[in-house]
Amino acid sequence: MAEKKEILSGNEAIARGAYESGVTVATAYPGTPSTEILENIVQYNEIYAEWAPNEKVAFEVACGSSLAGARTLVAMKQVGLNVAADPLFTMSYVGVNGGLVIINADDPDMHSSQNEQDNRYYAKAAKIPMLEPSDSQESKDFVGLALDISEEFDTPVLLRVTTRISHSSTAVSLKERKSYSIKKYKQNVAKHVMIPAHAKKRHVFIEERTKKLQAYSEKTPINVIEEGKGDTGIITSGIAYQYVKEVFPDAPVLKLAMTCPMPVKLIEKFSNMVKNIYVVEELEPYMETEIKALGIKVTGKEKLPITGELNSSIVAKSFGIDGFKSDVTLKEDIKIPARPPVLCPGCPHRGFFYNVSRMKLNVFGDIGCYTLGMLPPLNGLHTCICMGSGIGVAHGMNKALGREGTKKSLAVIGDSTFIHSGITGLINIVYNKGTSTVVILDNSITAMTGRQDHPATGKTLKGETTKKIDLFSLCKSIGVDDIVSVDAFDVKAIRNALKNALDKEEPSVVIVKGLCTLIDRGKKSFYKVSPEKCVKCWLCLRVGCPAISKGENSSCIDALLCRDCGVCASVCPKEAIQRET
Ligand SMILES: Cc1ncc(C[n+]2csc(CCOP(=O)(O)OP(=O)(O)O)c2C)c(N)n1
Repeated sequence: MAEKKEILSGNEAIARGAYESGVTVATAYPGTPSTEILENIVQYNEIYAEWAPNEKVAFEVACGSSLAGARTLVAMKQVGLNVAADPLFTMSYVGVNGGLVIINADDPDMHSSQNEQDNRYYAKAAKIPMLEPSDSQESKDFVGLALDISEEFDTPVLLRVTTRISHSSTAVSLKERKSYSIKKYKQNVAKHVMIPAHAKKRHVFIEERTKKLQAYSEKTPINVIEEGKGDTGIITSGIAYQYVKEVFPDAPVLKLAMTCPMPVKLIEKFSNMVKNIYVVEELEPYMETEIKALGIKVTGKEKLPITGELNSSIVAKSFGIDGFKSDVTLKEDIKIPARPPVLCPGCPHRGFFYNVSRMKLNVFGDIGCYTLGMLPPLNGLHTCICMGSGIGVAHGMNKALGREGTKKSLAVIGDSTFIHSGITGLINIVYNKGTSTVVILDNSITAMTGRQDHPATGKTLKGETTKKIDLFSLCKSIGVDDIVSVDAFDVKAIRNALKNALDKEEPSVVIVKGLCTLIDRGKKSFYKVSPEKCVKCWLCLRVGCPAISKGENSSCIDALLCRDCGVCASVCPKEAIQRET
């Protein structure tokens, strides 16, 4: 039978890898660039797949499934692993029953992240093996390999991809699913209950395991010397391998795909074959530092940038390769106008931010589409650190400056983020007698990452109906007495709710409710400006809707873009904006 091949993105290939290699349970919390892994896994009926409320819970579910004996996959973006780091470090001690692969997607260049951390260090710090694919074929194959290594060495395995691997597509040969029966679960307190007495023994086990993994790393065919011409050799891994092959097609290359533990002897062998060595890797000098520690002289970050993504032109320029011309058109080669992100037309977050800018409030924010409320003309968000942080920041300001000093301050958070890591912050406010106001922008979806469901939407990853967490009752149950729910498109009601909440000497919550504009809200009509009524005060432009623009004699609304939300009409002092009936 002819081999079956498909063009798959790295994320699609990882999903396929999970299918082929007998994964039974897959779990994740969405986060670019890893989100599509679970969205693709869900098509395979053989795999049970779910969204967890956050990465820590996802990881713990994966721990349970692995200990039960099932092959298991858990996926997250790079900052997600910070959230899951607590179980990660101890699961390294516990080990596995069924194979456990952790897919970690780093985001060099921060296409959609708040920092550029290099998570390869997590593998080293947690003392678990790490694989780094350089295309979609390897992304698929390495899922199975990671599960094999996991079971052979009794360890979770980190499969580290980056945005360019996750979102680029290459040809992949497909195989049938291999079936793995679920291993038997046996109680084993010494291995599964990490009290210090047990953990001390397991730490010794881990050190032994690392030595065995080290020996494996020396022999595995995925760490390979590709012989070539000349006396300059290159050590590389992941996507950087592709750039190296483009810039130095004939050079000897040591391609590393298992980068924790590093294959020391293989590196020494390679260093004896060439005179000069370049290390080409994105972000931190992870491999470079390890290689230099072996006493081998290499050139890396002295030449290559430590920030952002690499590409073949950057690699060529860094090493002084004259006249290199990439086959790939790079974004810096095409002069396209910048298109900064904006809140969509009809976004339910707009009415809140319009009020914030009019009321001149300090807003301690969070991560989601609403982070875009910081942009002009709204300028309505003033801190953003990590998911859930806005609530803690508001409380910290409240305790530092007192009630008087924070009377015009509040925290804002989205519904998915509130479930992810906002609830505990709110409990803290109640417990420690804070007086902060928390605004939950409830658009009934995780919009930022592409509209995933979560525990307050009433739908599972598989699209099945499930119990829906009621945010109002939840806030009440943790001791917030002052809660109101307002319509996201009622600008006046939002203003009144904010004023009332900020006047209170107790914790308060305002839930601003309105479906995301990308969910079908049943657009029925659109708004139109009457030029004869428009006095050109341009107040409607201050709502920052992409559908409204400044015309010569009046503002104008693009009927195609208008999502029938009416926020512009409600800010117009002359009733010049009317709904088309
Ligand atoms: C720890 C962590 N996990 C995942 C993400 C990716 N991410 C960014 S915002 C967000 C949630 C946004 O949903 P919501 O809070 O409902 O706001 P919306 O975008 O719908 O306005 C996610 C999952 C992240 N930045 N950090």
